Amino acid sequence: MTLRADDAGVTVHPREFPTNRGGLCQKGWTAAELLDHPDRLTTPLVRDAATGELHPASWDTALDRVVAGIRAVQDDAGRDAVAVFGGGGLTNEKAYALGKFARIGLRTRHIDYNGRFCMSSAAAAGMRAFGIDRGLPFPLADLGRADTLLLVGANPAETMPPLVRWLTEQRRNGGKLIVIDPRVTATARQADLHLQPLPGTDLAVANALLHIALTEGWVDRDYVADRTTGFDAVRRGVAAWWPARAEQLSGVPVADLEATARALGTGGRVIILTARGAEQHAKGVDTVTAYVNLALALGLPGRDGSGYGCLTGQGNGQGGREHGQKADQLPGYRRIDDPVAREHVAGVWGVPADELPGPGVPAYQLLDSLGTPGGPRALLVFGSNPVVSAPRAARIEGRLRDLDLLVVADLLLSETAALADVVLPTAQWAEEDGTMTNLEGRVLRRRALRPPPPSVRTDLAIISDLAARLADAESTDVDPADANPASVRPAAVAAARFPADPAAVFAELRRASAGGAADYAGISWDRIDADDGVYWPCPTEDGPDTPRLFADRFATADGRARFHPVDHRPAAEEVCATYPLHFTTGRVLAQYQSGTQTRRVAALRRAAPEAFVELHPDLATRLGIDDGDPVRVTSRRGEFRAPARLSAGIRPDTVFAPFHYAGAGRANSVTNDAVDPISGMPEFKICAVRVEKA
Ligand SMILES: Nc1nc2c(c(=O)[nH]1)N[C@H]1C(S)=C(S)[C@@H](COP(=O)(O)OP(=O)(O)OC[C@H]3O[C@@H](n4cnc5c(=O)[nH]c(N)nc54)[C@H](O)[C@@H]3O)O[C@H]1N2
Ligand SMILES: Nc1nc2c(c(=O)[nH]1)N[C@H]1C(S)=C(S)[C@@H](COP(=O)(O)OP(=O)(O)OC[C@H]3O[C@@H](n4cnc5c(=O)[nH]c(N)nc54)[C@H](O)[C@@H]3O)O[C@H]1N2
Ligand SMILES: [Mo]
Repeated sequence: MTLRADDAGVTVHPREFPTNRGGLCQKGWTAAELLDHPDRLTTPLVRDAATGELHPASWDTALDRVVAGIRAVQDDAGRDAVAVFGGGGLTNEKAYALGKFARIGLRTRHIDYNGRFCMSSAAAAGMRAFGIDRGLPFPLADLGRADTLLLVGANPAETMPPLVRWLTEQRRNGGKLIVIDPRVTATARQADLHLQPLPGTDLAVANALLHIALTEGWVDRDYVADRTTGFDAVRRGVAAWWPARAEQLSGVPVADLEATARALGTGGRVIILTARGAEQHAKGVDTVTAYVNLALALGLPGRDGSGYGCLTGQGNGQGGREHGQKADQLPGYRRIDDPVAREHVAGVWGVPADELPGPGVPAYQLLDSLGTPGGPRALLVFGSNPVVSAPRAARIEGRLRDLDLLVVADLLLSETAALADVVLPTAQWAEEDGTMTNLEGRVLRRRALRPPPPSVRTDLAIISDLAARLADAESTDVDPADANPASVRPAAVAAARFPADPAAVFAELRRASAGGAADYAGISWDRIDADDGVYWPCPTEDGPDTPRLFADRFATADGRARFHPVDHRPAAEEVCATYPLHFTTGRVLAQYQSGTQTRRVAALRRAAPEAFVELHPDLATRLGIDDGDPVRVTSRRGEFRAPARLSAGIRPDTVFAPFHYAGAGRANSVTNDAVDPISGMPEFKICAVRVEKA
């Protein structure tokens, strides 16, 4: 998109760009409305101990309170008693600065981010199969050329409208679209074939598809022999997944499984994509792995116009997972427990490697430990609203209330910010420069169009200010008057180490990422402008970038992709007499995430004003519920209420609700906090509930 500042303020105009071809979704069109929204935070807020209320305060007062709180907690309980929670909407520069601030500003191991709720299962599966995690290892435009495109648990018609034109183009070219979703979504309606499985059975479906491909002789034996390892164990495992068994479990007819396998196995250019429907499960990594196994057996990854990919979610969902806001990660997609990586990054940061903390814990585990014995007692949040978006949200809300210090940087008073001791107002997208990396691994510019309002600071400025004040607070034993006048104050050193200028941060990020998997060393802002974005890895300024991965080798030590045998297992919580229905969650077109922003835009509020519970008319009749009736959805963890929306497009054994709403309509009051053992991804997409008329 392009932004224009004119007399009327900032307006959003779509721009012809290779990724979206000038298309923009409704939330993009309306985003400028928040820049001057009356709810926008324009001054820091500090909670008054006497009244318990948030009051406007100066930046000095607010930052002093934050620093004093951090010092008190760390003096008493150690450095790890302070934690940081980031977001996949932050620019690369901010994600990088936040990770660095946690490790060498606060010197805590506890940092993680909302991408753990979003990208982590596909990322882990990609890492273990391909040795690298880039959402799409090929340009998005390849979708338009695919003969067969399989979408597993993805609803891009509502969640990624600019992508829909590639689907349209694909079908115009005679391609076949197959969608796997328990609901007839706007995307499924466009499909040639829609498989409607029970939530949580995608793994079994994938194993059955591979079973059929083996039986029919569609497996690419040369590719398997030349480019992969580990197929035998997978072959033995899927032998037990004959189609009738998968039908019994998932409800997908054998004929549809066979038609799908045929389209994939004989299709020419074939692309398999997963999204949150398949991934947000306590077996999300294994489920994605099952689709990767299928793709590898058919010889797709690295073949022109074919492959496996994951539809990355948030604005900077890809870049946000590369630069160190993940608990186990250093910039450039390096591992924090890798001694070579530690040396390199510590060198760029100017600290000894042994001063870097070790890995922390994944997001849900971190949130669930807040304020508990041995857990962090202070939390700094940048770019997330876990009171609405975390699973089992009432419990997490309680944990946040138990903290000694909660600091939230946001542009609006989100439900999480409303619980904070200190709220710091931040700039919005149109008010700061930076870069984002899209689902293709393509690094893009985001340009400042106007300065932030006078008493609003950018996240980078906040991090810089906090680092300087913390450094000063640490050296209080030295009276500045006694210090050698020629020596530099610790605050100045810290401020220089944490520049607020995004260009300076990006220059450092390039050096820190050099030699890592996500290598940005050769990417300059000028080159991004000149080339309409640059695909990582891009190690040198005059060398090529990498629109396509895997053409010759995978990013593993021996260059081969790895098969991993995976088997179906039940959801963490199964239905029973008390909670007889499957509950799943997701998104609607007009709302974004926890809704902090979109619930405040008039046109979006009109389009999707409140939560709803989608259920099949037959189920509704059985429960005595009419369309529009208020219903209560109850699980072992809590309940929420919303009007019923009857739809013949959902399985009669499954109910659905969007998670964008707070208060009584908060779907996450009932979701399960079981997590994937490898990725830490919560099971947002299935739990057991009871539904009644309220
Ligand atoms: N309008 C809008 N767009 C968004 C966002 C938003 O909040 N609003 N958020 C962005 C972000 S961060 C993300 S991560 C993406 C997410 O993008 P998507 O993954 O497309 O979104 P979801 O609606 O979470 O899930 C997709 C589908 O999974 C289905 N599903 C549920 N359970 C299962 C299951 O067990 N198996 C299968 N196969 N399908 C299942 C749901 O019915 C739903 O239609 O969207 C991005 N775009
Ligand atoms: N039941 C259920 N729950 C889910 C999901 C689901 O499918 N079902 N999906 C999960 C997924 S995929 C995701 S990504 C999460 C998302 O959920 P959250 O992590 O809560 O993400 P957002 O709602 O985008 O929250 C972003 C917050 O940061 C603020 N913000 C925006 N930009 C900036 C910035 O630049 N700086 C700062 N400091 N603040 C900013 C916004 O105003 C908002 O309050 O929800 C997860 N929760
Ligand atoms: Mo997400």
